[in-house]
Amino acid sequence: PDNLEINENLEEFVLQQQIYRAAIKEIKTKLEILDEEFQVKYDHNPIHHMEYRLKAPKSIAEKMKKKGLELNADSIRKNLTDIAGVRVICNYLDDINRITNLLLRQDDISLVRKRDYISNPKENGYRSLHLIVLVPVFLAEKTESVPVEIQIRTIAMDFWASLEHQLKYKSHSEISEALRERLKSCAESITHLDMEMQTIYKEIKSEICLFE
Ligand code: 0O2
Repeated sequence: PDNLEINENLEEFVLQQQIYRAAIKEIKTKLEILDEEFQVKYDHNPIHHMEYRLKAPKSIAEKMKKKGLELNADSIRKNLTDIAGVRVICNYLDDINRITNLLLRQDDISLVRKRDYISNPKENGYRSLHLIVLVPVFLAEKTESVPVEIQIRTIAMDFWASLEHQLKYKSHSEISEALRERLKSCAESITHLDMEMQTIYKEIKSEICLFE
């Protein structure tokens, strides 16, 4: 779709972007609070850092077209659950489940969908935990339940996903089978690294406990 079409159809939608920005803020704050609590109680930060994004109008239009859906504010709101996106990059593997469970336990959060690409990596080697949650946003006149896509992964998984994304984007043709296999093998090496770093962390922690 050209920019003119996107602008005309999305004008009303762009006005609603504030609600999605607010939903991102709500999730960000919840996660920061959990991370700080861990820091204070256990001297450990489960979260390395977070990234946030609102899906660009052009990507929204492309996704709606791909799904064969009409491009209007109402349909976008009903059919797209990844307009507000939060990426949580954790230090260790165990931190992923810790953060997920603590977030989903909160009364005002409801889980719409969970995709566990860590237990079941994608064919290309991609690993991450994807959640779609609904979070309430309190506005002047009403309360809106807003979907947010949360991707939770380790630093190592993030390193692989960022480079793989760039490579896919950069290559104009399909990546050859041989290169795909090499990328997948990098993902497997990263899985071993994650497990080894987790073990080292636990062993160091238990040594510290012995001496304290
Ligand atoms: P962007 O710009 O990152 O948002 P859906 O249509 O939403 O039901 P979808 O989109 O396949 O199904 O959902 P899924 O499987 O949860 O994955 C969505 C997002 O995960 C993608 O967003 C990527 O950010 C990330 N992702 C999924 N697979 C891969 C992969 O193989 N490599 C990398 N690097 N990232 C991946 P979008 O929509 O592509 O765009």
